Amino acid sequence: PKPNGDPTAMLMKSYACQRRTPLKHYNSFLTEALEILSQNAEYNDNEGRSVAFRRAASVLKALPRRVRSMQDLRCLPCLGDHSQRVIKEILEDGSSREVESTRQSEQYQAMKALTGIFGVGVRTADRWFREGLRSPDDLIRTGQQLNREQQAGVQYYDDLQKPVTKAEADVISDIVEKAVHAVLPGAEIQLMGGFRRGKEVGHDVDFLITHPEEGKEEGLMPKITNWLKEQGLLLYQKTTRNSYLEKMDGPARASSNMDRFERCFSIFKLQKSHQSEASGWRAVRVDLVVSPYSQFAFATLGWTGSKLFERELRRWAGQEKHMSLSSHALYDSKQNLYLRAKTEEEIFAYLGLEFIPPSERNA
Ligand code: 8DG
Ligand code: MN
Ligand code: MN
Repeated sequence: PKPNGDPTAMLMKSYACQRRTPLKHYNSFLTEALEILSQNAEYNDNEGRSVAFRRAASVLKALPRRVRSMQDLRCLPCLGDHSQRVIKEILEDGSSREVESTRQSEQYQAMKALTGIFGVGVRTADRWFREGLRSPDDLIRTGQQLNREQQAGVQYYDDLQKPVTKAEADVISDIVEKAVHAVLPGAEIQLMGGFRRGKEVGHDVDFLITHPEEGKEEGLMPKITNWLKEQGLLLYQKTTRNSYLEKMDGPARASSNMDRFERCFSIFKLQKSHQSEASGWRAVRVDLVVSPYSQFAFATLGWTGSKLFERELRRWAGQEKHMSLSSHALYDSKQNLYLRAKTEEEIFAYLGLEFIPPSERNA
């Protein structure tokens, strides 16, 4: 049934994981504005408000046409009063005063610059902002205490600000494949994150690694990073061991956003293809994750994103299905058991959701 008998109106489901959200859509002029307010709320430690703006933006991304009047928003979920006010102003005046003043504000710009440093979160950036610091240069100038990660973040700041292209991601894929196969033949490597969703650029490149024989993947990461180091391909790396134990981390913590796989946050030294370029290489952020084969489908789903899509999947599982979803497992609280899955399709089916392919998870 179409709402209000309008043949052009569509039924918009309220969870992002129930909808298809393509990468390219018709309403960037609105979503970009709402996402600035979302980002600003995050900088101000207001998670509820941040998610509300992000959900509103996401609904507009799923629309099959450009919004031209407030009439077009009838029957749409997730659009709160505040979001509607902002949209109305943009439709009528071409821009929103709140969005523009946020965009220009010293706090927004400083927080963007500071959290843009690899290894710097909102809390640290906020502390620095209150101490009068505004940029990576200010950190160097005032001799701030930085951890190893942040030092690398400041050192390679300019390179890491530049978007990573799909072509660069493909070169890095070949390198990672070579490294992994050199230390563990038969291992499988999959490109994750934004590039798996079809993005043409990203802020990093994400990989998931597994081996069909469960157990073979244990302790794999240090072997990979050693190989890469020997080839002179790593500028920075920090490896964290796998700390997932089903008995302890299962149902209780499964809906937490951080997972417990063996992982490596790294910075690669990528040789540029054209030797004519001023410097012969650039720094690129790369995330490597190792998953046991039995958790691979969950890890794949969890590391494909988008972040809002992931968040909505977990909310759907908990609120609508009494299940608990993580990048490791799906736990059914009613039946008191873990649901095994070999593919993403099976996980969507357990959750009672239509399968959404990665290219339409750009919520
Ligand atoms: P981008 O890099 O192009 O900017 O976008 P992205 O690829 O979608 O974002 P990302 O920050 O690289 O995250 C990729 C996915 O990884 C995202 O859906 C969330 C997932 N993920 C986890 N655990 C963790 C974690 O601990 N840290 C981060 N950063 N991402 C995680 O499942
Ligand atoms: Mn990514
Ligand atoms: Mn990442």
